[in-house]
Amino acid sequence: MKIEVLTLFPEMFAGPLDVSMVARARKSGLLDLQIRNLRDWTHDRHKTVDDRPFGGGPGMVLKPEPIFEAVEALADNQTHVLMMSPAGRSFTQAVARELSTKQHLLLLCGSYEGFDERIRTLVHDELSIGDYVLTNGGLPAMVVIDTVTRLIPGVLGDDESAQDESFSHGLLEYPQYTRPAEFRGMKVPEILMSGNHAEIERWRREQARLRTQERRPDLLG
Ligand code: 4GY
Repeated sequence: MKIEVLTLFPEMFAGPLDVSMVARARKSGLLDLQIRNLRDWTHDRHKTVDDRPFGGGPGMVLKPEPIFEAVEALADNQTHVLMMSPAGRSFTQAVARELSTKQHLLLLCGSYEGFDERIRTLVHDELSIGDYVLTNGGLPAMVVIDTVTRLIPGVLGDDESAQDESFSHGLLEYPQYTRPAEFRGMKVPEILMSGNHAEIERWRREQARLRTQERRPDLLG
């Protein structure tokens, strides 16, 4: 899969995308990730990307010309163009699964007060990572890239993906333990040491259901 990001702050993307599973996916060639600087599609000496809003008001608006030129240069008819914005539809695991089937994603990151409205004509989907306002779309883009990357076939090892499949479907994760069997007086539940895999699975399902009921009843519908 190829993912391109169009941003005013390409420096932000070093770090999170150079470690762990995303780094592994890039090195193995399963993910081709390219960070593009929007200013590369300006033509004036000041590399202007924004301007004052018609009608007045605070802040600056991303002007259409550089974004149109960049998208026309970077996208073809296979490209799924995404805009990161609090006004988008909610980014969820289901959306990530859907995006992981695309061959080319282009993520537009805004800053300042937002995008000139005409930029939305370039976009297939507008996504929000949550109901809060960040300073720019870089962090949301990295959230999308990270989430989608682990769903690209071959990125997770067999063990990891099997675990992901099990019964976390729409539920919070069950409690996990590792050694030691007793730590500072806190014991690992006996059932997990029983070797009875059917009973362990039952217990885990029950725990996941209880925890979801307690913390996230909205997930149970
Ligand atoms: N929340 N989900 C988000 C965001 C920053 C001003 C438009 C979010 O996706 N993006 O807060 N983005 C704003 C900053 C311009 C983007």
